[in-house]
Amino acid sequence: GKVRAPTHIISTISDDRGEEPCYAGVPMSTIIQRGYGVGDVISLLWFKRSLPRYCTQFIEICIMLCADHGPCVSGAHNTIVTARAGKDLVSSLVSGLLTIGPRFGGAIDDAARYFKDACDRGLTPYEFVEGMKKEGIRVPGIGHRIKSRDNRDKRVQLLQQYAHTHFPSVKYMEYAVQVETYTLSKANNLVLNVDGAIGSLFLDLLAGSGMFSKQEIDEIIQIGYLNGLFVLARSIGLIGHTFDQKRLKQPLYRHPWEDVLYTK
Ligand code: Q5B
Repeated sequence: GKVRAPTHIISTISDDRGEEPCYAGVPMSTIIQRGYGVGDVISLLWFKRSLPRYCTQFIEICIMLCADHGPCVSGAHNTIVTARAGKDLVSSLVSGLLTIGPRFGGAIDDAARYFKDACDRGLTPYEFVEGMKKEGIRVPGIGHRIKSRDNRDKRVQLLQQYAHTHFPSVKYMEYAVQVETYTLSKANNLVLNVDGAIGSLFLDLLAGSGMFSKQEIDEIIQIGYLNGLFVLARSIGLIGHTFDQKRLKQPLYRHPWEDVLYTK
Protein backbone atom coordinates (compact mmCIF):
# COMPACT_ATOMS: atom_id res chain seq x y z
CA GLY A 1 0.00 0.00 0.00
CA LYS A 2 0.85 3.66 0.04
CA VAL A 3 3.41 4.77 2.60
CA ARG A 4 2.93 8.33 3.79
CA ALA A 5 6.08 10.35 4.28
CA PRO A 6 6.40 11.37 7.95
CA THR A 7 5.17 14.93 8.55
CA HIS A 8 7.16 17.61 10.34
CA ILE A 9 4.13 19.23 11.92
CA ILE A 10 1.05 17.83 13.64
CA SER A 11 -1.92 20.20 13.97
CA THR A 12 -5.33 19.47 15.48
CA ILE A 13 -7.19 22.78 15.85
CA SER A 14 -7.84 24.20 12.41
CA ASP A 15 -7.82 23.25 8.74
CA ASP A 16 -7.76 25.50 5.70
CA ARG A 17 -7.53 22.87 2.97
CA GLY A 18 -11.22 22.60 2.09
CA GLU A 19 -13.66 25.05 0.58
CA GLU A 20 -13.68 27.06 3.77
CA PRO A 21 -11.54 27.13 6.91
CA CYS A 22 -12.68 25.01 9.87
CA TYR A 23 -12.06 25.65 13.55
CA ALA A 24 -12.01 22.31 15.43
CA GLY A 25 -14.00 20.80 12.58
CA VAL A 26 -16.63 23.57 12.52
CA PRO A 27 -16.78 25.34 9.13
CA MET A 28 -16.57 29.14 9.07
CA SER A 29 -20.05 29.42 7.53
CA THR A 30 -21.56 27.50 10.49
CA ILE A 31 -19.76 29.84 12.90
CA ILE A 32 -21.36 32.83 11.17
CA GLN A 33 -24.80 31.23 10.58
CA ARG A 34 -25.11 30.23 14.25
CA GLY A 35 -24.11 33.70 15.40
CA TYR A 36 -21.10 32.44 17.33
CA GLY A 37 -19.04 35.04 19.20
CA VAL A 38 -15.39 35.31 20.12
CA GLY A 39 -16.03 33.11 23.19
CA ASP A 40 -17.12 30.29 20.87
CA VAL A 41 -14.07 30.78 18.66
CA ILE A 42 -11.81 30.59 21.73
CA SER A 43 -13.65 27.44 22.84
CA LEU A 44 -13.00 25.82 19.47
CA LEU A 45 -9.40 26.91 18.98
CA TRP A 46 -8.16 26.58 22.59
CA PHE A 47 -10.36 23.85 24.05
CA LYS A 48 -11.21 22.05 20.78
CA ARG A 49 -14.93 21.83 21.60
CA SER A 50 -18.10 23.90 21.61
CA LEU A 51 -18.88 25.02 25.15
CA PRO A 52 -22.33 25.94 26.51
CA ARG A 53 -23.43 29.55 26.04
CA TYR A 54 -22.92 30.50 29.71
CA CYS A 55 -19.26 29.41 29.41
CA THR A 56 -18.58 31.27 26.16
CA GLN A 57 -20.28 34.34 27.60
CA PHE A 58 -18.06 34.08 30.68
CA ILE A 59 -14.99 33.97 28.44
CA GLU A 60 -16.24 37.06 26.60
CA ILE A 61 -16.86 38.87 29.88
CA CYS A 62 -13.26 38.09 30.97
CA ILE A 63 -11.99 39.53 27.67
CA MET A 64 -14.11 42.67 27.97
CA LEU A 65 -13.28 43.32 31.63
CA CYS A 66 -9.53 42.86 31.14
CA ALA A 67 -9.26 44.78 27.85
CA ASP A 68 -7.75 47.80 29.58
CA HIS A 69 -7.06 49.28 33.00
CA GLY A 70 -5.85 52.76 32.24
CA PRO A 71 -2.50 54.21 31.16
CA CYS A 72 -0.65 53.72 34.47
CA VAL A 73 -0.35 49.91 34.61
CA SER A 74 2.91 48.24 33.54
CA GLY A 75 1.70 47.05 30.13
CA ALA A 76 0.11 50.31 29.02
CA HIS A 77 3.10 52.28 30.30
CA ASN A 78 5.55 50.24 28.21
CA THR A 79 3.32 50.47 25.16
CA ILE A 80 2.98 54.25 25.53
CA VAL A 81 6.75 54.74 25.94
CA THR A 82 7.41 52.53 22.90
CA ALA A 83 4.82 54.27 20.72
CA ARG A 84 6.30 57.64 21.74
CA ALA A 85 9.73 56.37 20.67
CA GLY A 86 8.26 56.23 17.17
CA LYS A 87 7.99 52.47 16.99
CA ASP A 88 5.33 50.65 14.97
CA LEU A 89 2.12 49.00 16.19
CA VAL A 90 3.52 45.50 16.67
CA SER A 91 6.60 46.75 18.56
CA SER A 92 4.44 48.94 20.82
CA LEU A 93 2.02 46.07 21.43
CA VAL A 94 4.62 43.43 22.29
CA SER A 95 6.54 45.87 24.48
CA GLY A 96 3.41 46.10 26.65
CA LEU A 97 2.61 42.40 26.43
CA LEU A 98 6.09 41.50 27.66
CA THR A 99 5.31 42.97 31.08
CA ILE A 100 2.53 40.42 31.63
CA GLY A 101 3.81 37.96 34.18
CA PRO A 102 3.63 36.82 37.80
CA ARG A 103 3.05 40.30 39.23
CA PHE A 104 1.02 41.90 36.46
CA GLY A 105 -1.87 40.12 34.76
CA GLY A 106 -0.08 36.81 34.39
CA ALA A 107 -0.99 35.34 37.76
CA ILE A 108 -4.16 33.62 36.52
CA ASP A 109 -2.62 30.20 35.85
CA ASP A 110 -0.72 30.12 39.13
CA ALA A 111 -3.82 31.30 41.00
CA ALA A 112 -5.77 28.40 39.45
CA ARG A 113 -2.94 25.95 40.24
CA TYR A 114 -2.53 26.98 43.88
CA PHE A 115 -6.25 27.46 44.67
CA LYS A 116 -7.09 24.08 43.09
CA ASP A 117 -4.35 22.24 44.93
CA ALA A 118 -5.20 23.84 48.29
CA CYS A 119 -8.98 23.42 47.89
CA ASP A 120 -8.72 19.81 46.65
CA ARG A 121 -6.41 18.96 49.57
CA GLY A 122 -8.90 20.50 51.99
CA LEU A 123 -6.44 23.05 53.38
CA THR A 124 -7.95 25.80 55.50
CA PRO A 125 -7.19 29.34 54.23
CA TYR A 126 -4.92 29.74 57.26
CA GLU A 127 -2.95 26.56 56.41
CA PHE A 128 -2.76 27.55 52.73
CA VAL A 129 -1.66 31.18 53.19
CA GLU A 130 0.77 30.48 56.03
CA GLY A 131 2.19 27.51 54.11
CA MET A 132 2.84 29.81 51.12
CA LYS A 133 4.44 32.38 53.43
CA LYS A 134 6.80 29.74 54.84
CA GLU A 135 7.89 28.93 51.29
CA GLY A 136 8.31 32.64 50.53
CA ILE A 137 5.68 32.56 47.75
CA ARG A 138 3.12 35.35 47.37
CA VAL A 139 -0.38 34.00 46.91
CA PRO A 140 -1.10 34.43 43.18
CA GLY A 141 -4.44 36.15 42.60
CA ILE A 142 -4.25 38.06 45.88
CA GLY A 143 -3.20 41.69 46.30
CA HIS A 144 -3.49 44.87 44.29
CA ARG A 145 -1.65 48.17 44.04
CA ILE A 146 -4.76 50.40 44.19
CA LYS A 147 -7.66 48.09 45.10
CA SER A 148 -8.40 47.34 48.73
CA ARG A 149 -11.05 46.26 51.24
CA ASP A 150 -12.70 49.68 50.94
CA ASN A 151 -12.13 50.12 47.21
CA ARG A 152 -13.07 46.74 45.77
CA ASP A 153 -12.33 45.80 42.19
CA LYS A 154 -15.62 46.12 40.29
CA ARG A 155 -14.39 43.60 37.73
CA VAL A 156 -14.09 40.92 40.42
CA GLN A 157 -17.60 41.68 41.67
CA LEU A 158 -19.06 41.48 38.14
CA LEU A 159 -17.37 38.13 37.49
CA GLN A 160 -18.59 36.76 40.82
CA GLN A 161 -22.16 37.95 40.18
CA TYR A 162 -22.20 36.35 36.74
CA ALA A 163 -20.92 33.04 38.10
CA HIS A 164 -23.37 33.04 41.01
CA THR A 165 -26.23 33.41 38.51
CA HIS A 166 -25.05 31.05 35.77
CA PHE A 167 -22.53 28.48 37.07
CA PRO A 168 -23.76 25.18 38.54
CA SER A 169 -21.07 25.39 41.21
CA VAL A 170 -18.72 28.10 42.48
CA LYS A 171 -16.77 25.91 44.90
CA TYR A 172 -13.32 27.20 43.91
CA MET A 173 -14.42 30.82 43.85
CA GLU A 174 -15.87 30.42 47.35
CA TYR A 175 -12.55 28.96 48.48
CA ALA A 176 -10.71 31.95 46.96
CA VAL A 177 -13.06 34.30 48.82
CA GLN A 178 -12.29 32.48 52.09
CA VAL A 179 -8.59 32.94 51.34
CA GLU A 180 -9.26 36.64 50.70
CA THR A 181 -11.07 36.96 54.03
CA TYR A 182 -7.96 35.61 55.72
CA THR A 183 -5.45 37.73 53.75
CA LEU A 184 -7.55 40.86 54.36
CA SER A 185 -7.12 40.23 58.08
CA LYS A 186 -3.38 40.75 57.43
CA ALA A 187 -3.43 43.82 55.14
CA ASN A 188 -6.07 46.02 53.53
CA ASN A 189 -4.85 45.60 49.95
CA LEU A 190 -4.66 41.79 49.97
CA VAL A 191 -7.94 41.48 48.08
CA LEU A 192 -8.86 38.79 45.59
CA ASN A 193 -7.74 40.47 42.39
CA VAL A 194 -8.93 40.06 38.80
CA ASP A 195 -6.35 37.33 38.12
CA GLY A 196 -7.47 35.38 41.19
CA ALA A 197 -11.15 35.81 40.33
CA ILE A 198 -10.66 34.52 36.77
CA GLY A 199 -8.36 31.71 37.92
CA SER A 200 -10.75 30.40 40.57
CA LEU A 201 -13.87 30.85 38.42
CA PHE A 202 -12.29 29.11 35.46
CA LEU A 203 -11.68 26.14 37.73
CA ASP A 204 -15.41 26.19 38.47
CA LEU A 205 -16.19 26.43 34.76
CA LEU A 206 -13.92 23.48 33.95
CA ALA A 207 -15.18 21.32 36.82
CA GLY A 208 -18.86 22.29 36.71
CA SER A 209 -19.63 22.38 32.99
CA GLY A 210 -19.32 18.61 32.57
CA MET A 211 -17.40 19.30 29.34
CA PHE A 212 -13.95 18.23 30.59
CA SER A 213 -12.59 15.04 32.15
CA LYS A 214 -10.51 15.28 35.31
CA GLN A 215 -7.45 14.45 33.25
CA GLU A 216 -8.23 17.24 30.76
CA ILE A 217 -8.67 19.76 33.57
CA ASP A 218 -5.32 18.77 35.06
CA GLU A 219 -3.67 19.16 31.65
CA ILE A 220 -5.23 22.61 31.04
CA ILE A 221 -4.02 23.80 34.44
CA GLN A 222 -0.59 22.20 34.03
CA ILE A 223 -0.02 23.66 30.53
CA GLY A 224 -1.40 27.04 31.64
CA TYR A 225 -4.11 28.24 29.24
CA LEU A 226 -5.58 30.95 31.41
CA ASN A 227 -2.98 33.73 31.20
CA GLY A 228 -3.92 33.64 27.52
CA LEU A 229 -7.21 35.30 28.46
CA PHE A 230 -5.39 38.32 29.92
CA VAL A 231 -2.89 38.46 27.04
CA LEU A 232 -5.68 38.39 24.49
CA ALA A 233 -7.85 40.88 26.36
CA ARG A 234 -5.12 43.39 27.17
CA SER A 235 -3.92 43.38 23.56
CA ILE A 236 -7.13 45.27 22.78
CA GLY A 237 -6.22 48.05 25.21
CA LEU A 238 -2.53 48.12 24.28
CA ILE A 239 -3.43 48.56 20.61
CA GLY A 240 -5.76 51.38 21.69
CA HIS A 241 -2.96 53.07 23.67
CA THR A 242 -0.66 52.85 20.63
CA PHE A 243 -3.25 54.57 18.40
CA ASP A 244 -3.94 57.14 21.12
CA GLN A 245 -0.28 58.19 21.37
CA LYS A 246 0.09 58.36 17.58
CA ARG A 247 -3.13 60.39 17.27
CA LEU A 248 -1.92 62.78 19.95
CA LYS A 249 1.47 63.04 18.20
CA GLN A 250 3.21 62.58 21.53
CA PRO A 251 6.96 63.26 21.59
CA LEU A 252 9.72 60.94 22.79
CA TYR A 253 9.22 60.09 26.45
CA ARG A 254 12.01 60.89 28.89
CA HIS A 255 11.59 60.24 32.58
CA PRO A 256 12.22 63.37 34.73
CA TRP A 257 15.45 63.48 36.76
CA GLU A 258 13.46 64.67 39.79
CA ASP A 259 11.70 61.33 39.88
CA VAL A 260 14.91 59.31 40.11
CA LEU A 261 16.83 58.80 43.33
CA TYR A 262 20.46 59.00 42.22
CA THR A 263 22.52 57.33 44.90
CA LYS A 264 25.86 55.56 45.34
N1 Q5B B 1 1.95 40.79 49.88
C1 Q5B B 1 -0.11 42.71 42.91
O1 Q5B B 1 1.73 44.37 45.59
C2 Q5B B 1 1.04 42.95 43.85
C3 Q5B B 1 0.91 39.39 48.57
C4 Q5B B 1 1.51 39.52 49.82
C5 Q5B B 1 1.05 37.34 50.29
C6 Q5B B 1 0.37 38.15 48.24
C7 Q5B B 1 1.13 41.79 44.89
C8 Q5B B 1 1.36 40.44 44.25
C9 Q5B B 1 0.35 38.30 43.56
C10 Q5B B 1 0.43 38.43 42.05
C11 Q5B B 1 -0.88 38.82 41.44
C12 Q5B B 1 -2.00 40.21 39.73
C13 Q5B B 1 2.37 43.06 43.08
C14 Q5B B 1 -2.45 41.58 40.18
C15 Q5B B 1 -3.05 42.76 37.79
C16 Q5B B 1 -3.88 43.37 36.65
C17 Q5B B 1 -4.29 44.81 36.91
C18 Q5B B 1 -3.13 45.66 37.47
C19 Q5B B 1 -3.52 47.08 37.92
C20 Q5B B 1 -4.76 45.36 35.57
C21 Q5B B 1 0.79 44.25 44.57
C22 Q5B B 1 3.41 44.65 50.52
C23 Q5B B 1 3.29 43.54 51.55
C24 Q5B B 1 4.50 42.64 51.61
C25 Q5B B 1 4.14 41.50 50.69
C26 Q5B B 1 2.66 41.35 51.00
C27 Q5B B 1 1.60 41.43 48.74
N2 Q5B B 1 0.97 40.57 47.92
N3 Q5B B 1 1.59 38.53 50.68
N4 Q5B B 1 0.46 37.13 49.12
N5 Q5B B 1 -0.21 37.94 47.07
N6 Q5B B 1 0.28 39.61 44.17
N7 Q5B B 1 -0.84 39.76 40.48
O2 Q5B B 1 0.97 46.59 46.46
O3 Q5B B 1 5.59 41.87 55.14
O4 Q5B B 1 5.78 44.08 53.94
O5 Q5B B 1 7.06 42.12 53.12
O6 Q5B B 1 2.47 40.12 43.87
O7 Q5B B 1 -1.92 38.29 41.75
O8 Q5B B 1 -1.88 42.70 37.65
O9 Q5B B 1 -4.61 47.52 37.74
O10 Q5B B 1 -2.61 47.72 38.52
O11 Q5B B 1 -5.90 45.08 35.21
O12 Q5B B 1 -3.99 46.00 34.88
O13 Q5B B 1 3.19 46.31 45.32
O14 Q5B B 1 -5.37 44.82 37.81
O15 Q5B B 1 0.03 41.80 45.70
O16 Q5B B 1 2.71 45.39 47.61
O17 Q5B B 1 4.84 44.24 46.97
O18 Q5B B 1 4.85 46.26 48.50
O19 Q5B B 1 3.86 44.11 49.28
O20 Q5B B 1 2.19 42.68 51.19
O21 Q5B B 1 4.85 40.34 50.96
O22 Q5B B 1 4.61 42.17 52.92
P1 Q5B B 1 2.15 45.77 46.20
P2 Q5B B 1 4.17 45.02 48.03
P3 Q5B B 1 5.85 42.58 53.85
S1 Q5B B 1 -3.83 42.20 39.19
